[in-house]
Amino acid sequence: MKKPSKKQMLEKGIHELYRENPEQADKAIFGRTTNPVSRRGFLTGLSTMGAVLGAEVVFGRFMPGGLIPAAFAETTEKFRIAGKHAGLIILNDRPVNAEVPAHLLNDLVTPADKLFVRNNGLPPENVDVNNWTLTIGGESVKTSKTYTLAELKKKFTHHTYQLTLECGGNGRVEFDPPAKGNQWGLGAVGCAKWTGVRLRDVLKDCGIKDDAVYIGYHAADEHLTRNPDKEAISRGVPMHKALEDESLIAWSLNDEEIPAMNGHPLRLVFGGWPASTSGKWLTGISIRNIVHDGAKMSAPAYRIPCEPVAPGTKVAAEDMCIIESMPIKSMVTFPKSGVKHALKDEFSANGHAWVGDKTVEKMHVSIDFGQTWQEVKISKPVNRNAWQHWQAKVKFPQAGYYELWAKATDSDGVSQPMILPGWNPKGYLNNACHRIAIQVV
Ligand SMILES: Nc1nc2c(c(=O)[nH]1)N[C@H]1C(S)=C(S)[C@@H](COP(=O)(O)O)O[C@H]1N2
Ligand SMILES: [Mo]
Repeated sequence: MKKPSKKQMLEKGIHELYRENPEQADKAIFGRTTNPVSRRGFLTGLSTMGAVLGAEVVFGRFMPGGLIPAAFAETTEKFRIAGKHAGLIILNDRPVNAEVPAHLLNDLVTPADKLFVRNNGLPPENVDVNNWTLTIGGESVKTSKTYTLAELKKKFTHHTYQLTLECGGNGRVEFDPPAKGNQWGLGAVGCAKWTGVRLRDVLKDCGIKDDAVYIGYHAADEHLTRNPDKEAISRGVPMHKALEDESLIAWSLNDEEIPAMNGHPLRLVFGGWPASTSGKWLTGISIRNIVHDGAKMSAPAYRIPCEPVAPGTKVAAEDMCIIESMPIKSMVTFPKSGVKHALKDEFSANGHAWVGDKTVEKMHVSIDFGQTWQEVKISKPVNRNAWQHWQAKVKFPQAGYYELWAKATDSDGVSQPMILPGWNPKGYLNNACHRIAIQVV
């Protein structure tokens, strides 16, 4: 087998690396060969590992070369991200990516420990909140300014909104032919309460030139290769989205500090748009006179074919369009799939529904594989770009195996497809109906 390059190794997960070549993996991750220990690289590796495990690796210096930490080696489920619920499903450890099983997303407001994690690079360590700054620049800013966190909090009015964040790749696992990338199931979505200042207020304080078309963010996380000239990700939104009331520069999630993995101490939040636009560990914003051209802005990243294509089609870069407002979607968060239910009892189910910049108008459920649909109650959103909640009461005709299917319809009358929607090369925007299994006895 050909030895992977250091760069290739750094861009893979720990399991894959150790499977392929444990010695090389050890070198890449811990910066050491078996002996002697390369002190500096080794210690950086260990502190990263500690942050991910949620505990210091106390006797780390004695750990033999070529060994994968048992917390990772046994089963990915056992490794736990600091501050996150033990039930999260870890999809990758480098970068850290974790989703939330549907039944753990039942809260109306997603708690911090149940908000998914999607990292493209290596999060900053030893964040110094007191010296954290945000610089507004770019071709289309009138006066470039730098604010400390304290200045942001003092100078601008605070706003709080509940905002739905969903990764553009949520649901990717179902696409066929499969798409590369994190194989997200359903749980790369959440709707927490965010507090901060309006992006608009800060941009206006600097002045926006007439030729402004886009904003792009810059952040403190490092590229997987640790190459300082490369950004892990630097995306953005067009001016009209940047200037909306609900577009925030936030420092707080559910009235607490933002968890380390979700962007502490400062991040952008654009509800209803691919969460990749919501830059974490925010240090800069460029007001651009072109569509922002930062890392992961160009095709195929976060783009879909401008016109639908047959599954498996190769699509040229110029025929790929940037994903903006997210499509209509819903999920069943109670009960958990596989539930046993007594025929004589009333069956209750509930969940959430959401749709980018629109609202959810109607919600339906089916227990006969979509032959008939029953309309159920759906709440109004607490604010724009917040998910809504539905509740269903269902009667089953007899004992047996059933599936509950849930389908939302938006304010334009668009509803979710029952099976996979348009195939696209990177597996984005799967908004097929969610279904759970029920055994009625
Ligand atoms: N700086 C930075 N911001 C980022 C990312 C990242 O890797 N680095 N990932 C993006 C992507 S692809 C998603 S889906 C969301 C995930 O936000 P969360 O991890 O807080 O759930 O953050 C976005 N913002
Ligand atoms: Mo994402």
